[in-house]
Amino acid sequence: MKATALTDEDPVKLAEFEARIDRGEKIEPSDWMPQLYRKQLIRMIEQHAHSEIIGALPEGTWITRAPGFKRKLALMAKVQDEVGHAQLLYSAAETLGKSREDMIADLINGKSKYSNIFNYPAFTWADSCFISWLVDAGAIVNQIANSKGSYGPYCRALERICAEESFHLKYGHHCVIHLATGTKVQREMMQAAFNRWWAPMMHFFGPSDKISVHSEILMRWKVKMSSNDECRQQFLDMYVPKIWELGLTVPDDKLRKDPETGQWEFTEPDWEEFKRVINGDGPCNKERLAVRRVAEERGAWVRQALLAPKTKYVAPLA
Ligand code: BYC
Repeated sequence: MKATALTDEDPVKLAEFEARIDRGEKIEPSDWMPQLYRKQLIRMIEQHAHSEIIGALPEGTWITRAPGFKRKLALMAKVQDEVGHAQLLYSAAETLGKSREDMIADLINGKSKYSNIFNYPAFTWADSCFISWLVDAGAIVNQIANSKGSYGPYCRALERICAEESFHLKYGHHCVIHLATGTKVQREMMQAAFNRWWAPMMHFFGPSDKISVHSEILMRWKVKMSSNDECRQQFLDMYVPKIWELGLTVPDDKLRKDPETGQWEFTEPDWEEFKRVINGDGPCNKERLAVRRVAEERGAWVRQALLAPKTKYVAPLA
């Protein structure tokens, strides 16, 4: 799909569209919208959907090794929820004119991005606890803000996703508390997970506002309701005190809240590493896409059977 520049759009329609957004109205799939709005939404919702589906992988590998039946059940339900979120988001993106098949193809061939953080390995059970608590917490900060945005189908999907994520957050927090207040070995395992995941977590909210490419137009059109830096600050404000309360630390000596500005100060994240990871060169990118590729190939017969129920694939054997 070729997006026209804003100057190519009908100025009257563009002004009406922007006035609707300024009044806080929702834009629905059949409404007129600039090509760039459509293109940006497809990019962002599609990346979000891929993040949910790839995000199920690092935690998913811990289902069989979860400590105890209750944890196993809860984790299984959480992972299933994440895949369900991908379904909601693919449906929202489809309303804008890109087919699910094309989105999956672009994920598998490496054309579309997905969240940086899922390209890191979950070595231990504590890593999966970190994801359940804090990656979900970060996602909620971003998604609650954007659920008040301008595109109806995305907002409605986000509302439903946030409701489920709030259970994940409670589950993850409980898991982290358990380890942080457990034996010396458990506490060390949890701290090691924080040391590994903190840098990717800071990257998770996207590049700083100074270098963000899409924020300006997305905020003007109320697709993004908080900037990357605002989300990062909100996350630090809500969760750093909880982390410290548990006797855990994060690997950043500069992290502190300025009492005068109320803003958190921290070491500037390594944006070169971020760029490498989101462009395919992180520790697990190849493995993650290989797993999706195999799932796609192995699931082909299911899709074929659903689309053509009269073929021999679903004919009763007797
Ligand atoms: N990872 O101009 P910017 C979950 C890219 S899943 C990768 O600031 P934008 C969960 C960006 O795409 C929830 N790439 O971008 C699931 C752009 O590249 P392109 C995940 C990133 O869009 C399972 C370039 O950097 N949440 O929680 O204005 C288990 C410039 O950035 C990232 C979402 O997907 C990143 N972190 O803002 C557990 C939320 N950040 O496209 C948990 C939806 C930036 O020009 N997405 N890039 O090649 C968003 O809200 C926005 O897209 C972002 C970035 C805030 C992430």
